[in-house]
Amino acid sequence: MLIVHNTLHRQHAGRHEMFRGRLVPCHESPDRLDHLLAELHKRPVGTITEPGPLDEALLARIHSPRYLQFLAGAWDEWVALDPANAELDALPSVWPVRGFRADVLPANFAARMGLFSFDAGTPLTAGSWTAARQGAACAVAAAQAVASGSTRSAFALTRPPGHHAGADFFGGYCFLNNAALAAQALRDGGFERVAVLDVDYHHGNGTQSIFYARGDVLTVSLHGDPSTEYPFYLGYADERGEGEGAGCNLNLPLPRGTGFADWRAALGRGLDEVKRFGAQALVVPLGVDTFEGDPISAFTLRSADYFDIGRDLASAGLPTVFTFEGGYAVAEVGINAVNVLEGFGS
Ligand code: OKP
Ligand code: ZN
Repeated sequence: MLIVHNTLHRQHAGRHEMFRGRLVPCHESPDRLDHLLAELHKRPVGTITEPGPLDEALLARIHSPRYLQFLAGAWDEWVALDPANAELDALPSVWPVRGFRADVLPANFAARMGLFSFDAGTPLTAGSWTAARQGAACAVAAAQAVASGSTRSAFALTRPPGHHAGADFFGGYCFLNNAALAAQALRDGGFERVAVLDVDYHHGNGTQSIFYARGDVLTVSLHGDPSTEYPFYLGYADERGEGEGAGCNLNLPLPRGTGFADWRAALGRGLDEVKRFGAQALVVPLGVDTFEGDPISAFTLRSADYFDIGRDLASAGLPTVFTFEGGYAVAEVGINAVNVLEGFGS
């Protein structure tokens, strides 16, 4: 397995996220990746490499030009409002909901923050753009290595995560959709049909929305039932895709408290769908926030279960790219993620 290392992720270090009326320390922190890297050094499951520069044309196939332009300049705009802002995170506070104009681009910075986001849990910091781009470059490099045939599987150390980011919005700690970029890179690299099988605790709303009307990329997500779990407004079982993409999205929502036996049965259903679709390559947005000790999630998987997840994923027999998504029980993040990779094999 090829491991694509993210050296710049540390530049994205949010201070606070909005939680129940107060600003609380961010769960999504740089030390998550430190633990993962440390575990990868302890238990080498593959060769570690660094990505080349990000493919701008590929980035523009997944994200809209006005969104990318906004992200590129957002920090400077934020500091230009008030030099004191350099010591603060930028968070949105106003959003266009039903009936508002999403077609006009407001001059006001706060208005654009809201236009291009869906929550107040995703701070934008001085280095967020740099880090997000580097994470995306890791995902693309991993996919291109798999597409070229130089490796059968690859793991990208993507941080910030990506599966909540849509074509033109950030949220859920995500700015650029690393998994969607990997899937597109696999498509461009010659795989006609690509499947994304998202095993993070949270619904992969961004990836679903990006590919919802496409018939060449299947999106499957196993997650906490959105009726009670973030991101709440998408991820229900009746969302099956539209137009060319009709039948090419499968959501497997599971109740709070779900344990490994039921979770694994749902994974089996997801893998059956991947097979039925005739996928030639697989992207796995790998979140380990399904762990029993996760502070913001409510499934009860144990560390040993992650080996079986890796084995089950390997049974698909497909060239596979893993991106790294959630997992906030920081001390166990490395153990659980590397257990998946070890169970998967090479
Ligand atoms: C990102 B990933 C607390 C509510 C939850 C967002 C969770 C994002 C999870 N304010 N906040 O899928 O692990
Ligand atoms: Zn998650």
